[in-house]
Amino acid sequence: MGVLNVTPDSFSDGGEFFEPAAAVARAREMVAQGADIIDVGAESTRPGSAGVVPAEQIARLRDVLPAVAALGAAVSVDTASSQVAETALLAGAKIINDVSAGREDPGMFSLAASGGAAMVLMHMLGKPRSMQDNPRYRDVVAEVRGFLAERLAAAERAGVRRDRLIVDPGIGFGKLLEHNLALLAGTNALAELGRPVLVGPSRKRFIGELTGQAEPSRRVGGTIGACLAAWAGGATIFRVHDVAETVQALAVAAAVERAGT
Ligand code: HH2
Repeated sequence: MGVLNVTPDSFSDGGEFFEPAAAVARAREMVAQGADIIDVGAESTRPGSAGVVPAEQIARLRDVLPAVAALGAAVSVDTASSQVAETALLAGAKIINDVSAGREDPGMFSLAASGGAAMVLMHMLGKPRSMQDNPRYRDVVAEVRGFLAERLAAAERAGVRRDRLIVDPGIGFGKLLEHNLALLAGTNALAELGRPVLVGPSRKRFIGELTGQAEPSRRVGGTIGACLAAWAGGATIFRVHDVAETVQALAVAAAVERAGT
């Protein structure tokens, strides 16, 4: 899953793909590099961010979504607003990536159900504005797993088919370094929920904390390390900015695994 941030302020690439032409060119490049899904977002959810109203998200996405949907990869829309998601589904998106897991907008599950969309349910502790203020867990893997099980059940109750749901531990969303590492190490516990596991460690702060690399765009090696660790635990969808490098790493890891079995 290649990340396409149509935003002026995302933490690692804000402003780079804000112009529709630049956004579509970037999506084309990521598809050529092997992305099966393009995740298009118009709202940064970086720690401390305030949120973007639906009308502004729609204005940012209007010219971009149909062109990206025509490229051949599945399109996912990164939003917690059902109004934005509905516009995206009409423009050809097939997946709703909701970092609130259906908690922010009560209309999200019914939209996914009626629109026949797949949906990513992600764990987040608190809200982006304050989520990094001293997050605490007793057993982070058990708590995130319990949350995702509860959201899977809530989505199903609202009519979303279970076979359309994807779970995500929400790396960096209300988590300290130790929490992110425990969740990557515990991917197998999340895979036991019986749904595909998506991870989004790409260029995130915990990689900087581990390696001393302050510049997000230079955290590609760390991103790949995190993806391979999650892959070993059963994750199958990797939300990354650096598609070519991640596809190459996964191809080699998968080939090695096949050679050994
Ligand atoms: N991470 C970000 C945004 N959306 N969605 C899912 N499912 N999982 C994630 O880990 C995830 C996500 C944050 O990364 P990015 O889009 O690069 O930054 P920003 O929120 O600043 O736009």
